[in-house]
Amino acid sequence: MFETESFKSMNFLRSLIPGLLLLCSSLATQGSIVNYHATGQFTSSDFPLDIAIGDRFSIDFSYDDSVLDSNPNNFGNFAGALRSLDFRLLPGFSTGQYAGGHLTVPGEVETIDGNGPLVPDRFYARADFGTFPPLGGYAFSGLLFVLDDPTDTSSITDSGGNPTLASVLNGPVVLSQFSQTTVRLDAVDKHGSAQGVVTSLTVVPEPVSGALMVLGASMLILLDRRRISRR
Ligand SMILES: [Ca+2]
Ligand SMILES: [Ca+2]
Repeated sequence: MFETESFKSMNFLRSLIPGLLLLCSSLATQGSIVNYHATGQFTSSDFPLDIAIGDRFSIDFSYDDSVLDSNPNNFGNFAGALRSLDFRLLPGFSTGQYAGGHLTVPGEVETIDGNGPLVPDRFYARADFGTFPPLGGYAFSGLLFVLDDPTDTSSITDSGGNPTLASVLNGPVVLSQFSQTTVRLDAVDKHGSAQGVVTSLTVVPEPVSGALMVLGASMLILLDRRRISRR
């Protein structure tokens, strides 16, 4: 009797293997998307009706860190690595009426592995095309997200060649490594900008890792039920 149950359990586990393999392969082809949630506050604005000084914002963005660097020196260019970016003013903490928007065409991520007092370590992401409304009546031109470390001691390293973004960053971007943290929204043709500081930056777990956890938990529950039904 016990032999049969144990045999059934083995078969049950075996039946899960193709599904797990499929899941692993879909994870592999997805590249490695890293998601962040950032918040901050505006410190200057040429469009106070849209974005006022003191207004708080959130930016949710993600990049694909498997993109290769196309710049052979200590600067890094990762075209199309910025996969998503959603900018909002935080309701209740803002008087500006700007509706915000999101990226519709993948953007560029750039890095610098600084090598002297005039060249900081830098993480730079740029959104050029999206659903962003006009600023002060002028069309939206771009949103920059820039973190600078003038001490060149951040974990950014770039010794040349064509490394991946992951190997240049050496792990998720850590806000405390950067003393200058800037977000800037520009209107076209230098018709002004609104600028603020990034005050928090956290990594958001991928939905797929959540799915894996649910799958793992379901397996444990199923195995437990089988164990109980055997009594
Ligand atoms: Ca480089
Ligand atoms: Ca460095």
